Amino acid sequence: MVIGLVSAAQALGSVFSYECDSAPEDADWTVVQIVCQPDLWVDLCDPDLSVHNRCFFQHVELCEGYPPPGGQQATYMRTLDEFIGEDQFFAEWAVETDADRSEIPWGGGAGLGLGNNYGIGYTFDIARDQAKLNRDNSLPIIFVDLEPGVPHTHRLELYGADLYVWYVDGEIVDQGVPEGEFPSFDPIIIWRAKAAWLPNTTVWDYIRYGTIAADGSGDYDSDQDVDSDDFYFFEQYFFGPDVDAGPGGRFADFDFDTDVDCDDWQQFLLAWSDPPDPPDFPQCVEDEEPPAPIPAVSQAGVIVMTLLLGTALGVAFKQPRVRHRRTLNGQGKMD
Ligand SMILES: [Ca+2]
Ligand SMILES: [Ca+2]
Ligand SMILES: [Ca+2]
Ligand SMILES: [Ca+2]
Repeated sequence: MVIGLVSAAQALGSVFSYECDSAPEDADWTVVQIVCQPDLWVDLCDPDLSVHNRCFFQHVELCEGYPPPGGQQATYMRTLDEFIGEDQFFAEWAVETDADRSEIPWGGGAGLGLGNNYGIGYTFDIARDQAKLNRDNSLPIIFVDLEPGVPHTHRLELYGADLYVWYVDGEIVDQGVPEGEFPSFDPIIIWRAKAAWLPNTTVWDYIRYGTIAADGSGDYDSDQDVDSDDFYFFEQYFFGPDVDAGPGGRFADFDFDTDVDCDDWQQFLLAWSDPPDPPDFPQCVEDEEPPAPIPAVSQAGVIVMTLLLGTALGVAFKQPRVRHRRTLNGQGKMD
């Protein structure tokens, strides 16, 4: 399922989210190039996890009859036209690949780029243990080491002509002054997996982009409401007390203490604008009890029962859900 949170026709203030639970061409991506029939499929990201999260897999090898470095690849794109002029823009993607870093100079491994034909671009090449950012061949190329064997979350934030920031697993790894505003002038986002010399498999968990949500707003997709679409992301960034939820989770951190916890859930409930009711969120059920009204005699027994039940549920659900927090080099890893 694609979460097309708002229609593509809507202008600023929206997010496009591909959760990788269907093939890209079924999720509004344009197929740019499929070379030599690579294996492409959707499956559980990690069968060992209880979380039913799906990923898009790309397994690529060398092409029979074609000399390297021109192996299999599958490439997809979308226009970013609806975000032209957006001066608080982000793209975030979670991906794991086993590609050797020797593939990177040849365009192999996982790749994702944002750019236009007027010289502004952000091209990321990603291997098992290294990622590279090339903004322009005349500028320094940035390399970052990655912990192999786990997915990593990359996030690019663009603030007009003033600032770009590249995060890996919530930590800033590069930032500076852009060559110009982006998205601008026929902007696109494009991504792929490719085998230049060696076979490799890339696993995409999601690719999201759009307007950066206002901090503490609860409104992930910046469409001026707080509804089930926003809840989907609130839940993803809920890591509990004293865990920095990272730049993508700032929208859900109502009390600005970097975490997304049950205090923030209370504020999310107050911000909820989609009738009739917000979804259940068992992690915070203890905190959800409304102030007790003064009971009429005939209702007292019912209310006592409700409170007891609430307490029991609170105990039963108090354990936070198991989550894998993706971290750079595994530091601060939390299961
Ligand atoms: Ca996914
Ligand atoms: Ca919203
Ligand atoms: Ca807190
Ligand atoms: Ca917080």
